[in-house]
Amino acid sequence: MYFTVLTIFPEMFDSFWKHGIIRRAIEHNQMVASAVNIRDYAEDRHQVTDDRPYGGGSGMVMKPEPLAAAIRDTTKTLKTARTVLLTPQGRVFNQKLAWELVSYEALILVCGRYEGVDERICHDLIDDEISIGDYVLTGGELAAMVIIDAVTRLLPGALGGKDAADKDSFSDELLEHAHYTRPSDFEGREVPKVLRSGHHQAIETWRIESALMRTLLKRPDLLQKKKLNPQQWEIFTKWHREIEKILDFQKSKKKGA
Ligand code: 4FV
Repeated sequence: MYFTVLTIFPEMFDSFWKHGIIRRAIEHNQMVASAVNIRDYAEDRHQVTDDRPYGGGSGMVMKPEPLAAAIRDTTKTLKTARTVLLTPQGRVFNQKLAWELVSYEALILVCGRYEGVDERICHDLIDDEISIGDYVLTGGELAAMVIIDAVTRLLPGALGGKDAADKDSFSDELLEHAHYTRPSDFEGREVPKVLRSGHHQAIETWRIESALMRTLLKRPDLLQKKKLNPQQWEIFTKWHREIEKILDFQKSKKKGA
């Protein structure tokens, strides 16, 4: 997969390409990544890429000409690329969108700065607008890194284990189960026995219950929009029965009081 970032601060990515899963994916040719300086497409000798907003007001706007030239030059080599503008106006990024983006052969990620980019760029040269969240950044670069990171780990083999990403948080729209490693006793806190039992079926059930309970407690909204599979349904109805019994007992206690 090809990732090309268009930015006025390409050096921000120097370190990003050199660490962890991203570095390994580049070394294993699972991805080709580059950061291109939009300034290189500014024709004036000061390589200006921003100007004052029409209609007045504070801040500056990214000029259309250097951006258009940079996008056109990049799409000349990456003909099948999807050109994405990082902006608070965009679809909010999530794991589902990460799976959608990994299906493309190439992504061109356009990073705005200042108040944003000239709107005419969005009309003619941008295929998709994506936001990493409802807050305002100083630039799109961090958003581009977030997307490259989340998409790279979905590349086949990028996580080492062939299907590691299938077990992700949100892979089935639930939070992940709790994780433990050695020592089995840390400051008096024991690792759950079942995880040390070697009993794979029991471990699998424990992990499903852990994921369901964590999602119920931390992100119940996720359970409002997800269809439970039969095993998850069984676990929920078991909990529901337990809770009913407790409530009945509490009610009887109240009456008895
Ligand atoms: C942003 C976001 C974001 C807006 C103006 C850059 C800034 C500045 N990008 N998700 N949230 N971008 O805040 O993607 O140009």
